[in-house]
Amino acid sequence: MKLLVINGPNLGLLGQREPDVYGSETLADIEQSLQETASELGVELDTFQSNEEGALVTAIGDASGVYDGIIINPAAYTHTSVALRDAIKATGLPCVEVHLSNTHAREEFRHTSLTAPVCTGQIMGFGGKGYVLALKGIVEKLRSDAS
Ligand code: CA2
Repeated sequence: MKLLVINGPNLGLLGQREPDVYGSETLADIEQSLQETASELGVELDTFQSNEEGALVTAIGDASGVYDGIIINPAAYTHTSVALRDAIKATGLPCVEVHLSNTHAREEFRHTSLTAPVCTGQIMGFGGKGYVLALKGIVEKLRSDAS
């Protein structure tokens, strides 16, 4: 089983600013934890981060036929991108949306996700641990759907 973890704009800055909101872990720390969990679960995992909407759309489109599922934090594009929503829907792959912060406890413009309705599930508010929870959840679901 092969999974792709996609991170959107500015998530490369994690650990450097706003630790009160996003925690002190860097994206590399989160990706390291994910690789450890993937190896415990016996699955393969690739990671991708981009600040560019088009590059994210392409990564999602290219995932079909290569990966079994996607874990994505679309970051600010969560609230704005019809293109990302359409790309997720078009892959047909199960997709889990992750947010470090509880976006419902923040500014009103963060309360709407254009991407969540086309995802299998959403995890938010658990910091970097949310990615690990998403990985465990998607692997368990894919395995139970296959049996
Ligand atoms: O809580 C999340 O994971 C978000 O997806 C993070 C996005 C934000 O726009 C969403 O509303 C919620 C922001 C990612 C930017 O991350 C930074 C990290 C450190 C310093 C500055 C930005």
